[in-house]
Parts: sequence; structure tokens; C-alpha cells
Amino acid sequence: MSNTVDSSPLQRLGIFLLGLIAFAAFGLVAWIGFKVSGADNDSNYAKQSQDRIAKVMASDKAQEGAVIPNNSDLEKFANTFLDQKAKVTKKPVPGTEAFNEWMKEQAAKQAANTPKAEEPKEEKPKEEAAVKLTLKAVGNPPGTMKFENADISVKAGSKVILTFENPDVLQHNFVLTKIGKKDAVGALADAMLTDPEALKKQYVPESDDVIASTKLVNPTQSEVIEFTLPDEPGDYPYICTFPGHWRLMNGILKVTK
Ligand SMILES: [Cu+2]
Repeated sequence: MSNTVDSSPLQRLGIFLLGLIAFAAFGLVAWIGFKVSGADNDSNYAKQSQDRIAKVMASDKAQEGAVIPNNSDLEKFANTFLDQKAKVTKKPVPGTEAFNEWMKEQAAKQAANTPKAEEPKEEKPKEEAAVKLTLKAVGNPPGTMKFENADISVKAGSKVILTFENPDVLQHNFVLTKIGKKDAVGALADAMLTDPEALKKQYVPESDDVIASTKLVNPTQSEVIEFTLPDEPGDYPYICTFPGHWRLMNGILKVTK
């Protein structure tokens, strides 16, 4: 069956209309897509235009009143150049003996200024090697108010890098006191209950008996502090100075010879 020859005019009109509808539908879809995507809507367009206009106007204004140079101006300009004398350079001309001398001089200067490659130093045993310590508050059961591994021993005069970890649900700190000063500093800590500045001071009493301290460390947080141990060997107590904690929450840092 051959449509092209045998189809009736009505059939052909139908096919034509179908094509037309398809064409129009495609156009409609494209137009909707264009609108929905906002492609024809540049919100900055107006502002950019304004900016361009302002720029052009400013440039015009800047040129207003600018004097167009006349012949006498040009002559003056030219004369300033004619008045200049040729500069005499003291730099020797390449290829001459003087130039070679000059080059040698420069090279010598540069060599003098260049820092010499560092000679490999003999590795000295580091006296100041820091001791790394980690101290933990007991986190389980929560609210125990104790330090784990409560006894630590370190050599006198050591530099210590201490990490204080607080896995507990309460805030705690670490305060190292002088020998035999646990109770004295503890009493000061309890007294801070009535100190309006206590939180600002991280509940660390202001006392000469305090050797080192962390801030008040929040639950699950930690803090790293550095301090140098005294040269005097002995038992150095450390406590948490949050009021009321120190009686339970204390330990000994043994400073050895
Ligand atoms: Cu505490």
C-alpha cells in the first residue's frame, strides 16, 4: 500500500496538522524550559548597565578641561629632552679588561655574602629533650572525679609536655603544686566557690604553690601544656582544682634525681 499516492486529501491534512502540533508542542516545551530556568532573567543586568554608564561618565568628566597640547607645549617638552646630557655610565663595557675585572669583583662580593653551607654538626645529646606525658581523668563510671595512672615519675628539671585528657562528663583541670602543698592549694580551690572571677581563672588558685596548670577542660576535650619541673626531687602533688574535686581527684608526680 502506498500512502503517498493513494492517501486522501483528508489524510494528508491530518498528517500535516499532526506535524504542526508536534512542532508547536516542541516550541512550547522549549519556551517553558527557558522561562523556568530563568535564562532570560539576569538580575544583575540593570546594575551592570548602570555601572558601565557611571564608568563612562566618570571617564568623560576626568577628561573635561584637559588641555590639548599646542605646538609650544610640544616644543617645551622636546627641549627638556634636548637639555638632558648623555649619562656617563661607570659600568665597564663588556669585552674590555675593565669589565673582566669588574666581573671578578662582583663574584668575590657575592661569594663573601653567601652563607657557607652549614658544616654537619656533631649530634649533641639533647639535654632538653621533653618528656611527653599523658594524664587522663577517669571517664567511666562518669563523675568518678579521679585521675587515671595517678603516679608518674619524671627526672628533675625535665621539660614536660603534658596532655591532659578529660573523657568524663564533668569539667576538670590539672594543677601541679609544690611538694606538700596539696591541701593548701586545695583549700584555695574550695574558696574559689565564692570568687566571681573563678571561671575566668579556670578555677586555678593564684598561688606561688602552683607550678603548672591547665585550663578547665570540658568533657571529651583535652589540653596540652608545657612546663619545666623543679630541680628538687620529691613528690609533687597534682590535683583538679574545680571546687570539691581535689580531695578525690589527685595524684603524685614523682620527681627523681
Ligand atoms: Cu575535677
